[in-house]
Amino acid sequence: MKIFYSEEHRNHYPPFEVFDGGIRVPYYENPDRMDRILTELKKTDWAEFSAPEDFGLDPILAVHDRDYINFLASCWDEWLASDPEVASAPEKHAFLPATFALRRKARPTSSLRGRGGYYIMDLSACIVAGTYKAALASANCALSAANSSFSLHNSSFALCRPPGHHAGKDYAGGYCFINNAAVAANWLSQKGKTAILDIDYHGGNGTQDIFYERDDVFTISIHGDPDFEYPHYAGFADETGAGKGIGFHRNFPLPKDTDDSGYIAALDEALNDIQIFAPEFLVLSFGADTFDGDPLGLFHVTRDGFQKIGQRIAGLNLPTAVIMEGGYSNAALGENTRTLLENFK
Ligand code: OKP
Ligand code: ZN
Repeated sequence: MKIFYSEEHRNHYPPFEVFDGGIRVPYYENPDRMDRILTELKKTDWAEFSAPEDFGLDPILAVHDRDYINFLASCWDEWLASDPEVASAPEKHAFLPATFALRRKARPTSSLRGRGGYYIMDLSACIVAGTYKAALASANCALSAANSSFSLHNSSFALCRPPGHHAGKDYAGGYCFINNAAVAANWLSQKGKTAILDIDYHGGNGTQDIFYERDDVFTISIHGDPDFEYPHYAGFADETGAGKGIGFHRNFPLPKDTDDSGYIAALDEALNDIQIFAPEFLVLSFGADTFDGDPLGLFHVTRDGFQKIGQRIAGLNLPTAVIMEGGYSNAALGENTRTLLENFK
């Protein structure tokens, strides 16, 4: 299986994120996640690693607003220039706004803080010196996987970091800056009917928003119920699309403590919907944070569960671009990812 991976992510490693209550914790979405996956995949005889191709900004701007991408591109340099304390020890700092725009009548203002609070939705999408280039490389991994799945008509894996599914057309959030899966699916949708299945533990709000009014890309997310879980404001069962996109989005909010059997029951329903839509390509947003004991999740999916989940999705027999999203139980992340992927090789 072709696997697209770039080392560029290492320069995106914010020194902290902020949890509820204002507590600073080490950044959960860390480079070690990639090392765990790489180590495990390199042991196999089927993983074929390639560097991503550079697709340029056009396929990214087909999904994201230009002003938002410009914000990502210049944010760190502006932050560095704005504060001598940041400049004196940049490695201890990250850009994070402390004021957030409710999008009711808000507009991005010219100050960095005003743009920050407009374009960032929470305290986990920290921007540092390497963030923008890492996000571009991550999107290029997803595009390379899409391109490979299209031209070879088989499945591929984009080992993306930073992840993407919380990023909307003009906002970052939940460790996500550019929506890799959305960029890949939008690119694929020009080649044939495309569906996105999001099996990260957290609802794919960014992906949902981006395709909400479209009928040519069917999006489905299975996740912890936003009634108790991040991203809190989207991912409810009654959100099914708008305009001509009505009926082309589906959410499966699941309760705390969902185990393999509860998860697979929802997955089977989702797969049935995908079969009815009958896409030519599938983009799979894969997060391993449904795993039992994940520090950011409350499900109990086991390694055997990931095998069954992968088997069922691969059973659709569609060229699938698997896009890495979350998963924070680093010690198990490599095995869980390999276990899921083995079904697609
Ligand atoms: C990203 B992905 C914790 C706050 C939540 C953000 C979680 C982002 C998950 N109290 N932090 O979907 O794996
Ligand atoms: Zn997640």
